[in-house]
Amino acid sequence: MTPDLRPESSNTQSRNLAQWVAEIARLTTPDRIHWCDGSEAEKRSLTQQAVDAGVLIPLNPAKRPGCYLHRSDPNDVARTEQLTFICTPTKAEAGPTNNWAAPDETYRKLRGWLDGSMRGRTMYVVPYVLGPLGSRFAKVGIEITDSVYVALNMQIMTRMGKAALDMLGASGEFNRGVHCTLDLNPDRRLICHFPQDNAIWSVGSGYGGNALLSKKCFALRIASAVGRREGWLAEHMLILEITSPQGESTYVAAAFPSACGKTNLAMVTPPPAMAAKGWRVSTLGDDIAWLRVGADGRLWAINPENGYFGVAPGTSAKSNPNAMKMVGHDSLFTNVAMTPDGDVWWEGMEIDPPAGLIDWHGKPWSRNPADKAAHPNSRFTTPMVNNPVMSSHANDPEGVPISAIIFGGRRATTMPLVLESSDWTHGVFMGATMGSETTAAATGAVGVVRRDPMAMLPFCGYNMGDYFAHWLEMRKAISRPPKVFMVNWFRKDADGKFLWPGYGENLRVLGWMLDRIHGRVRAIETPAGGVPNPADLDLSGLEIAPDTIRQALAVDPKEWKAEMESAGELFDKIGPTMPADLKRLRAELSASLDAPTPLPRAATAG
Ligand code: OXD
Ligand code: MN
Repeated sequence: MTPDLRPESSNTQSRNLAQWVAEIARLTTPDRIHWCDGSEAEKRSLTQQAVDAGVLIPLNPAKRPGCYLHRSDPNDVARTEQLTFICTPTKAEAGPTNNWAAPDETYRKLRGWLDGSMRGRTMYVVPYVLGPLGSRFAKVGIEITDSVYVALNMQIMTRMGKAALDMLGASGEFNRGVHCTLDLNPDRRLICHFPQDNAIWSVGSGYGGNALLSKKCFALRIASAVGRREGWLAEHMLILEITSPQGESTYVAAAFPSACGKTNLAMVTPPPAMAAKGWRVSTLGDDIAWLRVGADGRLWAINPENGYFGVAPGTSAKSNPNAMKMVGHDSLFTNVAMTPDGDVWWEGMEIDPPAGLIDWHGKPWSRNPADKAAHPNSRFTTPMVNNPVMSSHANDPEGVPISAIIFGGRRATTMPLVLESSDWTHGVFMGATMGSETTAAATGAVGVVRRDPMAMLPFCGYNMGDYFAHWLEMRKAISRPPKVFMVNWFRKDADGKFLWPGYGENLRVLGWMLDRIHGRVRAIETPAGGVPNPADLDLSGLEIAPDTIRQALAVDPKEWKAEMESAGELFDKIGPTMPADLKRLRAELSASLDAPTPLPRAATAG
């Protein structure tokens, strides 16, 4: 069968789009082309096709209405950073922290792999918008894919279908994403970005972070490069609205590496004592923020996405009750375990595993805890509207003004519960020197500390030194900059016990930041930055020993010496593009650690 490739038979007024789809169809020779319209009817029919093909397993409609389970190939369960490339004309543009490959050669290789690759299959053309509809900051992408699972996930994660074609109109300006699963052979798997062409080619993987091109590929890697050109920032950040008992709404954006609790913080439930006082939290985004300078000189954020692709294990009624509610219906699950009555289960759900559990491979679970029933990077895909605490500004075309940027990693040592930077440059330094223990979100060893500047190490689409310089440069346009903080919910004591309870209690730390933003309390100065006076943290209703808080807030000069050495290695690796201002701050901080009493000193004003 040969699909009709004439432009007039396509669903778009954009000749560029029609021509490009025809070009990819001539290369991949699908039997059918399906232009996604994003309608409910289409969702029903694609879901049925996916069920018939064994790609989706219906879950119990009485327990999880509208929910389905997908089991991926066991070799395709996480992002593959070693197979992810930035294909800029020169290697220097990609920089030393990215894999680089020459564009022409890469296109040639991928075209070879894709030749005839969709024969016998359907090619889905998935138009989507990143950003709220009607926003002047929104952008159009088109993903061509041979995966019905990808098409269905894209309908949840983005504003997908007709709305995108309407926004595009006759224009040829859209991100060109080509995705083909091939035979899921890791030897023929590559995720390649061509920022100069606004193009992405992802081959050989069906895993979300590799295959949903709207997410990491476009909204972060390509968008970060576009943002540099256009004077804005695409960041790996959640966006949160916090409403204080006084009724003031404050918006914060927070960058944490993958699987470090961004989704949990984005929809955090205030602890009872704070809820009773009137604290409320609502979500704008859980993974990505696009930040622009507003006419008022503040930084304004939108969430380019329309859904959440969250890590399932560890999500429970205790850790994230809102997430448990939102995945109760109309959600897709990937690589979780299935109960005999057709419900889902994962480690850390805090519900005993029922007898007869089926593991993520589709086999009866051995009940051996070393043998996880759900893959540690198993996921849910849920529409943003399912979130019971979605912010009323989540679809606001202008976004929200950001009062604080928070960086954070998963660190057993060194990093205090919270640190405040002295100014924008120091804040950029904090982000640039950030480290975190690796998680299951990417293939490779788990639990090893690596430098992950601004949580963007795997997602920055250009030279990391230029990226830091762009951050520093942005300050000139931001006349009313947000405060910048660093947090660590994961510090442990000498016995390996967490010093801070985390989850909902983290709101107490955000409360202190708000007090700092509104000038209500002072910070205690340390060489690494400002820390709270424990008396200024709202600890009402929380049982925590004063000494534990002191340990959680401590800045240990020996640990910080090692930290600065490690940061220095990253700065050296970045080399000539590393901004002088950040090198200077590192030298100054290192030197101050040699001073006789570097532990908390005087209270600072302001
Ligand atoms: C994600 C990730 O899926 O960061 O958000 O890996
Ligand atoms: Mn992420």
